Amino acid sequence: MNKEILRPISQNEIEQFDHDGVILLKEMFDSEWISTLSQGLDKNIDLPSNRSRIWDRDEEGRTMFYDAQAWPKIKEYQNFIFNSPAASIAGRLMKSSRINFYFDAVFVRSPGSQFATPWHQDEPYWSVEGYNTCTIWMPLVPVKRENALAFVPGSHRLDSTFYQFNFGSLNPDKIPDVDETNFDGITDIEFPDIAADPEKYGVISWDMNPGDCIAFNSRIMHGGSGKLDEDTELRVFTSKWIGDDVYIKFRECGMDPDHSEVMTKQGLKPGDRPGTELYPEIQFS
Ligand SMILES: O=C(O)CCC(=O)C(=O)O
Repeated sequence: MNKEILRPISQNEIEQFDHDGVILLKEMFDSEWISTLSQGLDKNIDLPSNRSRIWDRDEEGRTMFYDAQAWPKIKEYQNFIFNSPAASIAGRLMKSSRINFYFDAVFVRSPGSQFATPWHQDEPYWSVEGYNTCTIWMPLVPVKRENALAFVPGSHRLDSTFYQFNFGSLNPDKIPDVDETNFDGITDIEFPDIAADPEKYGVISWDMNPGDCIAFNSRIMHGGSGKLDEDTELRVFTSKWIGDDVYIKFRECGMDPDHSEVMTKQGLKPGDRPGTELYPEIQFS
C-alpha cells in the first residue's frame, strides 16, 4: 500500500484549500488502504467505543452509525494514521511545520438510509481552537454527488458565531450520557438554512470513488450527506488533523466529541498544544 503521497499537492491546491476551505483530491489512496480501513470499520462496528451510537434508525430498520476516537482499539486505523499519506496531505495543505492526529470519526449508513447530516461547522464543537485544521473525508464505497458531504466554499472565513445543532439529540436508542451541546447564551445568530436554497449559498459536492478524498477546514459549513438510493450504502472514514496554531480549549456550550476528560487524564489543559500518545505528532514529508 502506498506510504508516500501518490502525487505532489500543487501550489494551486494549497491556495484553493486556504481560499475555499475545501478541496476534492482524486485517487490519493490505493485499494489496499481502502480494504484496510474497510476491515477496520467492520471491527469498529463490532467493537464500538463508548462514544459510539446510532444517530438515526427509521421504521424500516435502516440506520446511521457513528463512532469517534475508536482508533486506540483498532489496529487498521492505527496503521492508516501512522503510515498512510493522510498526514502528508493534511500537513501540506495546511502549510504546517508540525501536525498532530486529533481523532477519527466514522459515518455508516445502511442501504436506503434517508438520514441527512445536519448542516454545521466542526470547530465550535471541538475541544481545540485554531485555523489550521484539516479533516480528510474518505468514502469506502462509491458515492454520488447528491449523497456526498456538501460544503459552502469560503464559509470557514465567516467571523460570526452561529448557533449549532445539538448532535446529542440524535439518539433514538436513548444511550445515556452522550455528548450534548447547547449554544443558548453563546450566540443567537441562527445557522443559515442552507438545505432550503443550496444555490444561494453556492453549495458544492462531488461524485467520489474509494481512494478519492475531500480535505476540509473545520470552520467550513458542511452537511447534507445521505438520502441514499434503496440499494446503496455509505461507509465513510474521516481523520482529523491539527496544525501549527491549534491549542486546547474547553467550551461552555459543551463539546462533541468532548475530549476534556481524556485530555485532562493525559495531563493536558486549556492553552496546551495537544500531544501525548492520544494526539500523536506525525512526521510527514
Ligand atoms: O459524513 C457525514 O455525514 C458527516 C461528516 C462530518 O460532518 C464531519 O466529518 O465533520
